Amino acid sequence: MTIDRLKQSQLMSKEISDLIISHEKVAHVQLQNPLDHALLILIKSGYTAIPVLDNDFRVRGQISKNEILDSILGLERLEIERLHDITVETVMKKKIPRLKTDTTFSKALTTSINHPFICIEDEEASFVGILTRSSILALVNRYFQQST
Ligand code: 4BW
Repeated sequence: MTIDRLKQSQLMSKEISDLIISHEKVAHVQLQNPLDHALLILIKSGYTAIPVLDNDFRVRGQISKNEILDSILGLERLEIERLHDITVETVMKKKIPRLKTDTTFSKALTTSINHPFICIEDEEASFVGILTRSSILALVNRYFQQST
C-alpha cells in the first residue's frame, strides 16, 4: 500500500469523537416547547435548524425555521398568533440520522452529504452533541492540504 493510500484509509477509519460539538454548546429545544419559543431560540442562535430533545435528554428530531413558518401559513397570511398553541413535537422532522461517538469518519462523511448536521448519541441513546458538515469539511481540507 502507498503512503497516500495508507493515510486515506487512516482518515476514513478514524472515529468521529474529536469532531463532535459538545451538547453544552448546541442550541436545542424540547418536545413540548411552543413554536414561539423554538422560533426565538432559532433566531437568537442564528441557526436554520436545531435538535429536539425529550426530558431524558434523548434526541427525538430536529426543527427548522422553515417548518415553523410553514405550519402557520394560512391562505393569505402567516397566522403568527397560532405560534403559542402549537408544540415543537407536532411540526418537527422525526426521521433524522443519528450516529454513535465511535462511528467512523467514512460513515459520517457519507451521511453529511444530505444532512448539514448529525446528532450524536452515546450507548444509552443520550444526546452527546452534533457533528456539523463544516467540521467534516475542515478535516477533509486539512487532509488534502497535507497531501499536496
Ligand atoms: O451562529 C453561527 N456561528 C458560526 N460560527 N457559524 C454559523 C452560525 N450560523 C451559521 N453558521 C455557518 C456555519 O458554517 O452557516 C452554516 C450553515 O448554518 P445552518 O446549519 O444552516 O444554521 C454553518 O455550517 P455548519 O457549521 O456546518 O453547521 C451546519 C448546521 O448545523 C447548521 C445548524 O443547523 C447546525 N448547527 C451548527 N452549530 C450548531 C447547530 N445547531 C445548534 N447549535 C449549534 N451550536
